[in-house]
Amino acid sequence: MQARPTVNFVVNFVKSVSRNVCIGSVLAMAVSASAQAVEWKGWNIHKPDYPNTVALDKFAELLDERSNGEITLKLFHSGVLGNQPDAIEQVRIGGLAVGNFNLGPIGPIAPEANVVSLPFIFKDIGHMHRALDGEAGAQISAGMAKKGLVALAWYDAGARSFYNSKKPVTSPADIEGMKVRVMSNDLYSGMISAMGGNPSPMAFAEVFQSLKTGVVDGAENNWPSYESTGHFEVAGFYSNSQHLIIPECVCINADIFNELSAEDQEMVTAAARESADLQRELWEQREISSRDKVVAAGVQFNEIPDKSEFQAAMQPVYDKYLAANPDLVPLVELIQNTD
Ligand code: GTR
Repeated sequence: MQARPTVNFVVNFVKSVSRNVCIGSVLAMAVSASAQAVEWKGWNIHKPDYPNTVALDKFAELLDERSNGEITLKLFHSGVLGNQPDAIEQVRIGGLAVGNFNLGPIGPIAPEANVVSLPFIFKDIGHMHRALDGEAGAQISAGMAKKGLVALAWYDAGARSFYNSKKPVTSPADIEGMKVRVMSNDLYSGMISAMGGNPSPMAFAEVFQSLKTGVVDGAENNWPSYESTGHFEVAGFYSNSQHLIIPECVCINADIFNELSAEDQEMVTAAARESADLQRELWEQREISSRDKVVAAGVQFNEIPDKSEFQAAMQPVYDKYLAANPDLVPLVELIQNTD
């Protein structure tokens, strides 16, 4: 019965302090001790087996492990928390902590990030990586941070090409008169208009039904998204225009990030970058398997070996953009001049 006095002492102590204002500070200590553990909410548009999803799950696992459970990331996949432009806004204001975002819909918010949405600005994936890993990437990150989004790491999203339910696209003239879904960004609408098409900005989740019912004739995306969404079932012509190579970020709310200790900032960034290594590896495999899957399902695929006609058609998009954003001309040139 050795324990009794101690128990009684604790009970009496709690009874006495509960009648006393001191209880406030006792409880505060307890709460602040556990309040150090945080749970972040994260947004992701993709389905469970998509490379980004698997990599984000890895990010969450690393955070939990390396913070000894003090930082956990509860991820909401498959776009269940809403569309991408809204989610970007939520991460900016701190309603959500983390998101895997395509830089396309970030462009209208952070002008520096919009340069990656200029059609054909990157020659290929390697060029995009070199630009992002250098000074251009630093300027883009700084522009995003000013708008409340810290880019912890970059994910790949391959190259986007046109697909539709009507016919193979081999030249810009084939887009004439077509209704084409684009992500919400004036540059993409300008791109379709420059070829005589009718742009239709629309949330990712609405595209399948719109293609199926003929609300739009086509859209544009990479192989994995074309496949994972089932768009290939309702828009069976995929034409390898590769007009956009848009990177994606693992982004965190700037205030949340800035309030972390320097040590935690480093740990969180390293975990995001490790997840990016995994994402890029899985991405490479998925581009091939998605392509194989849709081609086996009967998709009619055509290469566009000479893209110069498409590139020339984009001149008005560049002219308009650079005239409206003269301060971004050096960044555009920096990317174009990156080897
Ligand atoms: C995907 C991208 C998504 C989303 C989507 C779209 O390739 O990973 O974040 O931007 O395209 O077209 O809306």
